Amino acid sequence: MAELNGEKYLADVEIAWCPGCGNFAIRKSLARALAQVDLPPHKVVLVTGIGQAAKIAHYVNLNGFNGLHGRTIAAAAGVKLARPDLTVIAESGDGDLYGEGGNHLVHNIRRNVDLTVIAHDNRVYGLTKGQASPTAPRGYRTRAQPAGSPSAPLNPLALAVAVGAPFVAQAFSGEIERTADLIAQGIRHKGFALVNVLHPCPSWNRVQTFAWYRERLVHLEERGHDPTDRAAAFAVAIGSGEEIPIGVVYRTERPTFADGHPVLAGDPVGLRPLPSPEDVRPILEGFL
Ligand SMILES: Cc1ncc(C[n+]2csc(CCOP(=O)(O)OP(=O)(O)O)c2C)c(N)n1
Ligand code: SF4
Repeated sequence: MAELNGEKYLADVEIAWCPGCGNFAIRKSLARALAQVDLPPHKVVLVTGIGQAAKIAHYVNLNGFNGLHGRTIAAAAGVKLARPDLTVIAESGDGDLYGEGGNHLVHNIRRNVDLTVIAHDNRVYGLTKGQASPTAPRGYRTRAQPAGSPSAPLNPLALAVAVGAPFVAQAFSGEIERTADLIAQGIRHKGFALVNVLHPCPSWNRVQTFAWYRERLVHLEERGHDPTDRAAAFAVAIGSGEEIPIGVVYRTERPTFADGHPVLAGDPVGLRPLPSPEDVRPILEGFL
């Protein structure tokens, strides 16, 4: 049972998340997903950014890299291209991945770098005391936006389908098994996989609570949704505004960035011997 729960992936350390935070459940789901795919911890790199969610790199027994705020996917892409033999997961908050990191999200989807991106979507900037994040609804009131956020929310599912992500899913952190299964599917999928995990932030988001989500969730597999149909995926991603879809929204196959790239063919770049100054001198001289 311990094996299936993925306990070997969980670090026995003090955790600085607030009691009742959805981050705890996502951590459990990640461990179960890694157990499902049966990945040795030393073959996985978890790249995170800055924020409450990003602290997860400190709470698991995996290789970890804590990057700059908003640069999570860029750092993860670098790791994956240098070490394609490793499983690379980029995980962070919605502010980190969709706000500061929006540019890297769009272009790494377009390039189709083989990554699994897990977004902890609590619709606020948790670490910096609850300002509206890019996924907060218009009119959402916070202490920093007392008159309500004036901006329309970003729809990460519709964005990912539009830009061509070959795997797009949404999960709810209150459903640990289902979230683990969706993360495992994302890891197994070759190419860019986005798993947007909705998670309540009891400290700062008093609107989208566990109960609020539970009243609105619909499970796509029970609706007969065909995730290979892109038009249907768009319809699900755009949604009615009343229901919140959970499950695989879109799934397709397309070549990854590394496929057919001449420099990346052969041994992993990160394992090749470093060139000596003599090797690079003729190249440098060509530019002088
Ligand atoms: C470039 C930059 N801008 C702003 C900050 C300050 N900052 C640190 S964490 C954070 C918000 C994190 O929010 P989110 O990514 O949604 O994660 P959460 O804390 O909600 O898990 C901000 C704005 C920073 N560290 N770097
Ligand atoms: S501030 Fe919100 S997201 Fe951050 S640990 Fe606390 S409850 Fe979780």
